[in-house]
Amino acid sequence: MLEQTWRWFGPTDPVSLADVRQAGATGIVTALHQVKNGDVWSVDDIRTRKALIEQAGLRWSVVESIPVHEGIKTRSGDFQTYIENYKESIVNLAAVGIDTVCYNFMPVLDWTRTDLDYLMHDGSTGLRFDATEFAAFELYILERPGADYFYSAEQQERARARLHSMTEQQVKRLIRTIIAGLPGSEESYTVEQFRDALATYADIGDRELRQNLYAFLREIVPVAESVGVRLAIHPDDPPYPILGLPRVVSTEADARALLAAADSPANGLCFCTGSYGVRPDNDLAGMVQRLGNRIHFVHLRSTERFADGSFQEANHLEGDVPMARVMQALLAEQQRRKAEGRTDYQMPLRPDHGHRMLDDLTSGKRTNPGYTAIGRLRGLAELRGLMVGLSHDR
Ligand code: DNO
Repeated sequence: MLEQTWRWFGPTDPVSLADVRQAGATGIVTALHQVKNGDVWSVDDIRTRKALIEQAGLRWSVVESIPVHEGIKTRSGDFQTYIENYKESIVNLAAVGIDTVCYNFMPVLDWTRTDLDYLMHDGSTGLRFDATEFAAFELYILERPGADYFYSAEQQERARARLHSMTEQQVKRLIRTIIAGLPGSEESYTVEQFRDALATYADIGDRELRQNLYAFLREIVPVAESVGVRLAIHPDDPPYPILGLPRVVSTEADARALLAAADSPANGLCFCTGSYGVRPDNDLAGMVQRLGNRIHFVHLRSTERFADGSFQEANHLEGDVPMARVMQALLAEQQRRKAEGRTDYQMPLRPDHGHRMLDDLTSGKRTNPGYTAIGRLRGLAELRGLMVGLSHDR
């Protein structure tokens, strides 16, 4: 059985550590969100957070994430200092016994959605990326130069019509949803700041971003390896270029190139089925079979894809992700690790996101988009059932 973990945003998270225990998770996935992006995570701060988690009878299994400063992604300004700080944070985590670190390399924006409260067929609400609304934002609100080359005349027309049908309040909400920062993404912008941030990538295309990522890996992977830390890169969400920005962790080929760029067991993947699964050309179960030995962390979530490029988050065992086949492949990988005598056979997984439902929907309680208690409780329960049912060692 894979280790069942739960993302917790720290002491201000409306879902407490005591709640997590009742959900049946044993591991916590968290970050020092209070530390400024680019600064070193001190041993003291890490130790204090770890003690808090352990007092609640849980273990700090994974760091998600140490954010990668924009300076490192663009390889400009003080990037060398930020890389040194990153190494120091890794060493400090290892000193306190934390050995798995998730991160991502998406330019400017972390994960992106257009609607955080989309009404699902069963009355719960969930997260959605609507291609037409996103085009409306990019073309007519942001007015990104060159954006019209990316959309057909028909898509532009649809986007214009959608924008006209929206109230002022809906437009404001759309802007906020896209650029004001979703939970865990450590950056947020105003429209002006956002335009400036995009401009910093004017000369950075696919090739340059890859080079910057691989250069970063060649610096941090040897450090991670020397202190026994496993790095796990989270894929792009959505897994294709948006806003004219390059995206380099979207496909199996991307993942392979990245693993080859620093060939060490410390250089691994966070396998996020919800992100990779938005592309029909990503064979999820096959990716686990082929790249499994370098998967250090697992996010399980499903999405439903639509013909126009939109997608929404489905219940964990529904939608387009073949969850049972993925789980089977993960369990087989775990068996392989045990047979090989590898110590990292726990393969922490977390139910990624969940719908807003029941009391989380009706009680007026504050919830973090995607990170409700009850939706994730349902997700974890379903995934656990699937795992027990398919498991060899139950
Ligand atoms: C969304 C998440 C992402 C992810 C980071 C990893 O819910 O999966 O925010 O945590 O991209 O660095």
